[in-house]
Amino acid sequence: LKLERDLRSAVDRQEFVLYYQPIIDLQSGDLTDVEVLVRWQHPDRGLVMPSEFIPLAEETGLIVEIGQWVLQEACQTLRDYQQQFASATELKFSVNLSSEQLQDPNFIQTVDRVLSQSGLDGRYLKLELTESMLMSHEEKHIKTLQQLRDRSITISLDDFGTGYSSLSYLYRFPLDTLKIDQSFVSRMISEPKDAEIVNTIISLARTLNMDVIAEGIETEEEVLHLKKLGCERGQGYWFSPPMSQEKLEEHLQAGP
Ligand code: G
Ligand code: G
Ligand code: MN
Ligand code: NA
Repeated sequence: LKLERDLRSAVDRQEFVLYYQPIIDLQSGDLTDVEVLVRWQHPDRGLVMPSEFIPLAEETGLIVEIGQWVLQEACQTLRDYQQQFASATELKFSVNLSSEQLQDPNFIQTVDRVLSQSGLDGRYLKLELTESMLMSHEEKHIKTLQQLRDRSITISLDDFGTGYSSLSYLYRFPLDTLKIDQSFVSRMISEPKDAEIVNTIISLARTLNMDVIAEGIETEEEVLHLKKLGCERGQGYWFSPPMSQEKLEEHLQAGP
């Protein structure tokens, strides 16, 4: 398989780059977090999106190495920004994880190494997991998430609403943020059922003492509706698509 061979050499040659999508406080319009999204800068194919290589990286186990690079690069970049931009001193970076990374017996060791090498305080790092990743090996995952919390790292549950979590299930894990899946947000205006799901997730977050981020916001109407429902924060093309490092730096330079 050529793609698999290419992916292996991409790890050795460090052909990955990070893109960054702003997460915005809907009331103040302030930038609070940035979601980190990896891309593969392929020598012939150009910029390859995660949907085209993350599944293969997961199947082959290469995601563990790629994920280590992503974590190291993200933490080092944020540490540099804290020293370079006044607007970055309280900013958090939110990094997506795959199941293979969370199950890697060396995961916490990797996290400790990355925090110590970058000098970043764990409270500026968020990790995004999905519900399905927590379905098996529950006790082990609770322990891992607790170890992350001990380092002040916070956890978001990504694509929320598309999996199988029950309220009692959520209660057992130390989680900080629910990210409302973009499918509900995009149908919310036209479909009352989806608006009700969004409303329910926001109430659930409040009950569980978690905060909430709406994903995939594309219109001002959606922003207004989400604010009315009490949603604190959001991200999506309405605010900004994922942007290059250069674009993010321009944004941080311009200030809040
Ligand atoms: O970046 P896009 O804009 O195409 O992201 C698609 C999906 O790819 C995200 O929802 C996320 O699940 C996954 N993804 C993006 N970056 C990373 C990463 O660094 N690690 C892992 N494991 N998944 C990622
Ligand atoms: O990690 P996760 O699966 O949530 O990744 C978010 C994905 O959604 C990325 O592929 C990102 O490029 C994409 N995305 C971000 N904002 C929007 C948006 O407003 N609309 C749509 N359709 N996709 C978005
Ligand atoms: Mn995500
Ligand atoms: Na998502």
